[in-house]
Amino acid sequence: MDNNDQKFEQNIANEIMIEPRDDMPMAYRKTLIRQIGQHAHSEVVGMLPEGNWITRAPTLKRKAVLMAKVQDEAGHGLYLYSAAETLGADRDDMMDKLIAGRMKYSSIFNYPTLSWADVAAIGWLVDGAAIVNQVALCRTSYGPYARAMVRICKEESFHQRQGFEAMMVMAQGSPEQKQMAQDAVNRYWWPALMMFGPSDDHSPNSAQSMAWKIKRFSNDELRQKFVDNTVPQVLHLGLEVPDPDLKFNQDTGHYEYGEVNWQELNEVIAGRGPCNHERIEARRKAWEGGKWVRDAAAIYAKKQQALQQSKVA
Ligand code: FAQ
Repeated sequence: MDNNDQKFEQNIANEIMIEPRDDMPMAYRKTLIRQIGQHAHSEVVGMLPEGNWITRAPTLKRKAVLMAKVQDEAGHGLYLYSAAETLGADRDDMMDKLIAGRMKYSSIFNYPTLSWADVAAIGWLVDGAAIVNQVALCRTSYGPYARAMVRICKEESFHQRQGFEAMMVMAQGSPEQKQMAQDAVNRYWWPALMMFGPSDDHSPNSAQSMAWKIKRFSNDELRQKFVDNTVPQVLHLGLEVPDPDLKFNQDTGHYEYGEVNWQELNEVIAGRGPCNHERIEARRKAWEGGKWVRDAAAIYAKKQQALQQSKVA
């Protein structure tokens, strides 16, 4: 281990954040680019299932809230792409890899939003799961990622509350509305649990990421936290958790839940989920269609820079 590696290990041990100009092992940099890049892609692809309902939101208030939420997700993507860039990643390259299927994004966004209740379920359950994961990431060892997470978590909390409130209105509505709410929980419960990744004994990246304090909790620990937080909310709404094996264990103080369908998660991650093709196609169209805007912005920035330099000279 050379001096730089020693300093890095000491900083990790002493809870000193790693910053972009610090020396860091290549593997640490690579892991961060992988995770932050996937996270950024998830935020941006995550706009699609809900964006699909902006024109069909049931009231003006719901439409305004949904537009604000979807716009927030775009902002989260931008913070995260910027965080990945501080590690030397190139944004165009990340986009190309996403569109070519060589970079991942969260499995959850490959499920369709079949009814308005699914939009509420995404806000409540998906943002709820994202918060459990991201609150832990506010203490991740890489400074720019941790700081982006603090801001993102504040916005995700609003997203979660608005989703819960939309779900509550439906759960307290007509029998048909209550059924829509239950159907959405049935559709989104298990995919939300899958967001935390494979079980600990099948998670190849966890041990090293935990040692580097990129991850502070394992996939199963966070999944358990989400279940413990959320089951009482489902019950409060008068709805049911679609898991016949769910039970509260008095001794441990935790809910025990049934087996996640890991094969389904693997299929979705491998690109064979219900909407994978549609999502990537939408991103490809947006990326190609936006090229002229990026080109124009780059030319403008170059001209501004030249103007500044001529003023200094
Ligand atoms: N989907 O060894 P592990 C949001 C991959 S943001 C797809 O356990 P790791 C906000 C994993 O990448 C949601 N792929 O990996 C929002 C790895 O593949 P690789 C996104 C998955 O990294 C709300 C392989 O499987 N959040 O929702 C998934 O240690 C509403 C082996 O897995 C984040 O990205 C999955 N579910 O742990 C937006 C949080 N799970 O790269 C709009 C940051 C695993 O080796 C609307 N990321 N994989 O080829 C993390 O915390 C971690 O990366 C995990 C996975 C926990 C996702």
